[in-house]
Amino acid sequence: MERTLILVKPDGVKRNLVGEVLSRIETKGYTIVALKMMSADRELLVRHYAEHEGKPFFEPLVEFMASGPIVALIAEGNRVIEGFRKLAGATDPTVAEPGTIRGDLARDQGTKVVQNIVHGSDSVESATREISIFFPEL
Ligand code: IDP
Ligand code: MG
Repeated sequence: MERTLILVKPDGVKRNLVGEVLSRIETKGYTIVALKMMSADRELLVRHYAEHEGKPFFEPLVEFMASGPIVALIAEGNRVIEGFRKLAGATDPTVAEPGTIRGDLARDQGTKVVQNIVHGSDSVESATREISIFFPEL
């Protein structure tokens, strides 16, 4: 059964949207198999976002993700990686389709990094890598 790493980012936690995000994952039919609230430190975030190192939004992204608590979870189900990316919507919340998490719940705040409520792994390889970063105990 396929698994993906999902994060509710600090903007989602601050805005009390954890329940809303979990509800969308569960009502879609995916199973939450692990879940924790945590603070991510810089070292962990640099590993998680290694593919973006050197991009102009990299430092603001790491700073933003370390700015408050996040919720990390593993969801499971057939094609959950693709399915959650569809639920999340486009990276840019201004153009993310209404009906998606980002399209319904986020907008451009004029910040250096796009604040868009959630992260979801983008491939089986990424999911395996990211799950081991956030859930080394599993
Ligand atoms: P994704 O989260 O939709 O997979 P990625 O390209 O992996 O998007 O980027 C990681 C995160 O970095 C995004 O979710 C967003 O918070 C931020 N980000 C991505 N591209 C930009 C950009 O062009 N400007 C500002 N922030 C960005
Ligand atoms: Mg990504």
